[in-house]
Amino acid sequence: QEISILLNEALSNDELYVDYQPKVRGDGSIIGMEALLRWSSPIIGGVSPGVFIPIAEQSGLVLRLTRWLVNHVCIQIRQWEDEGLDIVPVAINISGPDLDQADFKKYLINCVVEQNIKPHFIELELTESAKTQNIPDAIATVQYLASFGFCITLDDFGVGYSGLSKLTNFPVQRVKIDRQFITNIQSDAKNAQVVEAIVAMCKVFKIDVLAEGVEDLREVDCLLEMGCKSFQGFAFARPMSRRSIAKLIDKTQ
Ligand code: G
Ligand code: G
Ligand code: NA
Ligand code: MN
Repeated sequence: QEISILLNEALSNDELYVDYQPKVRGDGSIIGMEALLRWSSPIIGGVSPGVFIPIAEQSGLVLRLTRWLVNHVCIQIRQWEDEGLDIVPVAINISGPDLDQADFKKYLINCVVEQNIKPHFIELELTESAKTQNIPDAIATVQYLASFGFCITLDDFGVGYSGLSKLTNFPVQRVKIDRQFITNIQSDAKNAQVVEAIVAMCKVFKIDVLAEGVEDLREVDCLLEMGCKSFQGFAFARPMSRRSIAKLIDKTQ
């Protein structure tokens, strides 16, 4: 509750910032990045989004956090384009309650139009188990956003079983296999089977599949053998500042 009050103030007091984690191919070349919200409170110090996002989802504050992030990322992409950098899609995590808002799509579209950004440079990561109030409405919203040109990704794939989890409902371009299945994949036969099944399913639907939480290059070898070609995780790069990630997409370097 105290966190909720402090977080509310954080929005107006400039305490939020964004780190970016690369998404890569097996050779380390960058294909995208995920924007990750960070909160540095002058009173309680750094707080992990793993702690404050669930609280914000309960209090409804997440709606304002997501909008802050969408606007912030669009401004950032415009700045990078103006600096001549090679833009890759930037992923934003969308919460269930965001999709329940009737004017969410309008807000998103206004932001990309205002900054003159191609919508395919914004990737929307939807958690497979996202708790939305009205699943058919949420699916309609996502379909509309996909038709406008946003990239749609299902995050934490393999752990959810809500209505959002049906790939056939959705114009999904990418699935992120949840990190719990990636850990020790080279020695855990059950995890390996789950990942092989997800990769096979994505092949049928012609969906790009990315393994998240890859911490070890042995996991990468194993995943490549299974046909998974995209990765995100500490084995390649940790979340980093906007300045550090800008160096990675600077074609002059
Ligand atoms: O960066 P870190 O591992 O601490 O993030 C923890 C969790 O918080 C992750 O599941 C991540 O997806 C989530 N997260 C990070 N930034 C955002 C955000 O802006 N919005 C939402 N909804 N979740 C986020
Ligand atoms: O899917 P989600 O949005 O939860 O994933 C993003 C979060 O995962 C980020 O906050 C990031 O800090 C965390 N993360 C990224 N790579 C790794 C990794 O290799 N191992 C672990 N444990 N966490 C990671
Ligand atoms: Na995510
Ligand atoms: Mn995830």
